Amino acid sequence: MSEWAQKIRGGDLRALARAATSLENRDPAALALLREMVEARRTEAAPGHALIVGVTGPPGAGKSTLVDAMAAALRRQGKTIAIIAVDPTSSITGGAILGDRIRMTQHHGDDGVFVRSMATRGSTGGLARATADLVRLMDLAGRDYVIVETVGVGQAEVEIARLAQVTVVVLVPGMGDDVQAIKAGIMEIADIFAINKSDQPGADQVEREIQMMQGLAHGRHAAIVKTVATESKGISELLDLVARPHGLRILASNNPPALDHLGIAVNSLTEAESFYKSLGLQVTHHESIPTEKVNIAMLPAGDSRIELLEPTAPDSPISKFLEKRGPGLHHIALRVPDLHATITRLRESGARLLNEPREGAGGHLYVFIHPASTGGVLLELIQETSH
Ligand SMILES: Nc1nc2c(ncn2[C@@H]2O[C@H](COP(=O)(O)OP(=O)(O)OP(=O)(O)O)[C@@H](O)[C@H]2O)c(=O)[nH]1
Ligand SMILES: [Mg+2]
Repeated sequence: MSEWAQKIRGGDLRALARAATSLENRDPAALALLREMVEARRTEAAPGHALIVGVTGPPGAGKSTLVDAMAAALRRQGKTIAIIAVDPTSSITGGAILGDRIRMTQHHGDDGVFVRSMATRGSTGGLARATADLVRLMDLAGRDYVIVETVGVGQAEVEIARLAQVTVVVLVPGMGDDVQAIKAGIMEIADIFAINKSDQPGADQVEREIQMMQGLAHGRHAAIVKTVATESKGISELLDLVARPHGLRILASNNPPALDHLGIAVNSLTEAESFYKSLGLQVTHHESIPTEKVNIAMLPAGDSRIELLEPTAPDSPISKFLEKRGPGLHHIALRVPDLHATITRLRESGARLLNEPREGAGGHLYVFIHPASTGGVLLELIQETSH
């Protein structure tokens, strides 16, 4: 690997800054560097990839202040961040404005926060491409979060939002008809609405308008959170929403919980499978889960599934279950429309959660509830997603 790439991966901020500038200028050396780093990662067991967060909304909504507050909170969690501020309008307003657009003064001198602003490159397509490369560079440099701020809500933002795994649309009280005016672009790209400047009157009104718009629209609903960026209010709630499994979209939240699967502990997958197959069921997939020391087989049955669980080691939770209770029903799993809200309610009612929500195979989020709280059976709750 080239020295340049090594320096960047080693956290050298000056090398990273030089690469960012060269990439913006479409310097062939920088494009080659990017290719080299992409290639290097392909041949490695790569560590975590960055979570790419888009933050967009009308001028002056408080996006930069919000991003700043998010970065500060993430720093306290020990995360590293790259902030890319993109201004598709700056060819008109002039580059000087761009400097004002980001005021990340509190992170000055902190290597954990890398800030870069980008002006338009003549065309929206060019800007989107350069932004995409910059995002990739930050990811390859090992940043935990890459936050892309874009001003306005137009075609350029929609394109840039596609880069992001999670898009936050920032609105403010008193927008009135403006919410209506920009709703078309927003509805598709928002995963989360942040109603910023909620210290000012009219935040509830904006929330109602968003809910009304969402009520009219089909498909998934974005989450809504109220923030006061200048006072760091609502930031941890916003970050919780941002950190939900990305790529998985939260569905409209009026569906009642549905039975996802029944988990059955068995001594032998092969034997149990052959019984269920004789009933006409089919195994759609096998999986080995090393952390749980278990092999599973999934058999769809109508809208739901049977999950057969076989232990792979004596200290597997399934081995312990078999010893204590013998083969049989181990757990039931329900899909819920809003896992976080459900968990909050359960905690308030004193239910015993066995783990913090975590990501399972396939990226779905789940939590287990102790049988003592459910009337006798271990219960798994799974975040419902649209795909
Ligand atoms: N009252 C109040 N003011 C805020 C809040 N958040 C930001 N502001 C102020 O709103 C103004 C604009 O904030 P910015 O963060 O620059 O907004 P922006 O959306 O990044 O602006 P552009 O990048 O120019 O589109 C600043 O004066 C902020 O101090 C908030 O929650 N409440
Ligand atoms: Mg800004």
